[in-house]
Amino acid sequence: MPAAVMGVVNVTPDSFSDGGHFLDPDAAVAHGRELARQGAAVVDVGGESSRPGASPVPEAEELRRVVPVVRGLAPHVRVSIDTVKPAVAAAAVEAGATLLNDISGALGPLAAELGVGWVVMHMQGTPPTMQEDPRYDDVVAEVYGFLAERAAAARRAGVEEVWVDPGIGFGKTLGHNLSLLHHLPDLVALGYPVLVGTSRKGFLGRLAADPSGPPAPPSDRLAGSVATATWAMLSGASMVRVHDVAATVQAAVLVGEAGRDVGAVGGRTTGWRDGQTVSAGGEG
Ligand code: HH2
Repeated sequence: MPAAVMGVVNVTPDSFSDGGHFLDPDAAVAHGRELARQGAAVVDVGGESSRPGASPVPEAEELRRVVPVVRGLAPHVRVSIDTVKPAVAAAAVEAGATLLNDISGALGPLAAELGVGWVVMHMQGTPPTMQEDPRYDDVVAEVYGFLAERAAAARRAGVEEVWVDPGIGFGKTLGHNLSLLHHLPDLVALGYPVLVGTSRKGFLGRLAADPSGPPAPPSDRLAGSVATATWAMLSGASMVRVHDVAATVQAAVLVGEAGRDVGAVGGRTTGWRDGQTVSAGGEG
């Protein structure tokens, strides 16, 4: 089974790569539906940026941003709600969201109470200051240990669907991010489905640029985003969280197809046209 793709819809003025594009609810719903058409299995709706340095958004404002968008998308595609606020999570579930994407890693009991799936993500610190001086003795042991402990507690509390996410870029240096990606199979080995979000993140901008110059801007991070999503899928991740759904679905199909031996008489059996599975043509 190829990995699933989670498409991002940020209903915010200030998200680092798509801030201000989808503040209007109709534009946000249209974008989410387009991501679903491109092959996103889940659309992740967020109303508060978590980029380094971001300021918190008042609860009433976050509710105003996300609830109409969740309600508009839920009949068409599975919706996850990206929030750390219990009231926003509850309202989004009421509006049709079935997955709670929790960058704080603290809302497992709430997911149990609401009867929805839960993504537990690791973050060191909080967005306003998390990138100032991230430090670990052993980043892989600490991050994966945290996720194992929280995931097990959520299962015990009755959450049936628990996803674990290393939180790339959340209180982590370039080296920390690369170590976590290198050791993803250790996270997969815990036995929970793994979600990874590298899309357009700062470390890709630094890797793409001359080390002595400024990082490449988010608009120049597509290749790194798809490469790291592909790395994650090949390492056993079950879902990748991305802005560029069409390109990532192509990568997911390729990983799925190349990962099985179709034999000498085989040939491609599926394709990525418009996010649909199609038969291969004769182009080789
Ligand atoms: N990354 C972002 C937000 N939510 N959730 C999970 N589970 N994993 C991630 O890696 C993750 C996440 C940051 O990206 P984005 O939503 O595009 O930016 P912003 O926080 O500025 O809205």
